[in-house]
Amino acid sequence: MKCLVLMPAWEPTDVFFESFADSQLTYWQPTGVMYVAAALKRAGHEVRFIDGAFHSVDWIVEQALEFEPAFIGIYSNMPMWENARILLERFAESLPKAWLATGGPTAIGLKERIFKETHALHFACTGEGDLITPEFVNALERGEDITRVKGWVIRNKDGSLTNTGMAPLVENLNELPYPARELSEDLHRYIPAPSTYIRLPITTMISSRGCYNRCIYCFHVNEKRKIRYRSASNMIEEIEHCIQEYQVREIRFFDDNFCGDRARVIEFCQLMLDKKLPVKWYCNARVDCVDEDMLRTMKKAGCWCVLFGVESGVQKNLDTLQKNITLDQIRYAISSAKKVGLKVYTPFIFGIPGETYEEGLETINLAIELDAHYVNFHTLAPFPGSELYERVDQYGRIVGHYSDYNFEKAAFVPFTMTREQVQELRKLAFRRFYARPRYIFRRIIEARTKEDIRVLMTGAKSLYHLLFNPNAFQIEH
Ligand code: B12
Ligand code: SF4
Repeated sequence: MKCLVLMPAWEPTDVFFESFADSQLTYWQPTGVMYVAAALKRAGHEVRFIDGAFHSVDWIVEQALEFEPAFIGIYSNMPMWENARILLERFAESLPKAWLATGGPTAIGLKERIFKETHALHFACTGEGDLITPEFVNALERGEDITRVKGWVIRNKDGSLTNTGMAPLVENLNELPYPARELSEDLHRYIPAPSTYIRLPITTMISSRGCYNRCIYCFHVNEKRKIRYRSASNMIEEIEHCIQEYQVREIRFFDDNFCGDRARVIEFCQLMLDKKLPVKWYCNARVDCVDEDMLRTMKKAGCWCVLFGVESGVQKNLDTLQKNITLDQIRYAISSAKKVGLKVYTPFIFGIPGETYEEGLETINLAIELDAHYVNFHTLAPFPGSELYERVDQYGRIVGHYSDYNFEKAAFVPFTMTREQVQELRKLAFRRFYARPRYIFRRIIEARTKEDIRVLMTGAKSLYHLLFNPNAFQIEH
């Protein structure tokens, strides 16, 4: 069957100009949806993949008219849903015979509720799509009973909905085909935000799925949340493939927690060193599963930066989030990473249930004390499917629409603060952290490469905006 798989644009304007790549908006190759494209291809379907980040809706519809797919599958996370919905409705008008489906966090979080959002949708995939999308499309093609394929919500002819049950997990990640990079835009078009990479071309990889923790705000692709790891050798094979086929020079691992299995990390690093693979890499890790030796080995094997989700400088608020980490673990992980020469990125969150404005100030103090190379200050987002969303009355209130469910718009407001106070903390935090003469001086003397200079210039522009634009961080009501 002809299948069109799509990533919608990230902005309501529907087109991302290349100059945007120089802004804080980020371009990364979208891994999850490319896994789905690869699975459909392996099952023998004719697949096209379009990344809406680079094209207008009109262009995408024209391409679809020319290709005439029988099945169109669109990725969506919450803030992107509006763009996905527009695409679905345009396809319903112009290709009335095509089956229209969506997958990704919006479908997984909302399940049946997503069908209230648009008349155009036929099917929603409610879990990992690698196994169940080909199975579903095969059944559609052969006119078989699609309700026996688990992990889907189906709109029946009479408008009623059938939920086929919980999607099975992919137990063995090593058996999956690599994401269908060969169907993607030219890799050189993907230019992430400054300071999130050091070399191009860069691609994304997922080496494990799931997380052993249960933070109340975290949305999970699989409800069972079982953690599964790819083997070190399987990861190396994909890296070698990326070097050979796409001349990749850097990998961004987007695992929830790359370091969950210490032995695997060490084996992976050893293989990277033995094979002398010429790529740099960056990963996410929980602070409770790293140690200095492990970080040193990672650094030797090409890792240049680690993201540690610190979230708050107040233990009570870390506990409310059910983060299961301590301030001591945070201090140890970050100082160890810095000691072995890794760069460190620490995101923080404001607007935690029960958090007061004064406690927000303590978080800013911790950010300054830790003094990571890069920080970000987010607002807590209420993603459907998370404990925070499903029991929001216990924690605070939701304001704004789905497009506000991101890390900037304070769509969740705790009982203990106003929305304006949450935003005020963000503004103050950015200003206090980045305007420190010590920080600026260190960044200038540490600048070595052309890319470092580019990051510095963009940072200077952002700092100017932060300090002198009175509308910075203002939320549109
Ligand atoms: C990588 C990543 C990014 C990258 C994007 C890179 C890229 N282009 O892929 C960056 C850093 C840029 C990013 C940005 C943001 N992200 Co993000 N990101 C992730 C992360 C860490 C990994 C994604 C991934 O690859 N997962 C692994 C794959 C296997 O899962 P998957 O992508 O969901 O795909 C599977 C299924 O969903 C399904 N599927 C997916 N697409 C389709 C399509 C069809 C047709 C079908 C049938 C099935 C299907 O099958 C796939 C394979 O099994 C996830 C966390 C996570 N663990 O998923 C958050 C996550 C997706 N991000 C999230 C958010 C909120 C954001 C931001 C809004 C943050 C912000 N700045 O405010 C922005 C989005 C910007 C925007 N306007 O859209 C949330 C989404 C929550 C939600 N319910 O919507 C997540 C879940 C993090 C979290 N736990 O809170 N993100
Ligand atoms: S540690 Fe990270 S990935 Fe795991 S549940 Fe918490 S926020 Fe989600």
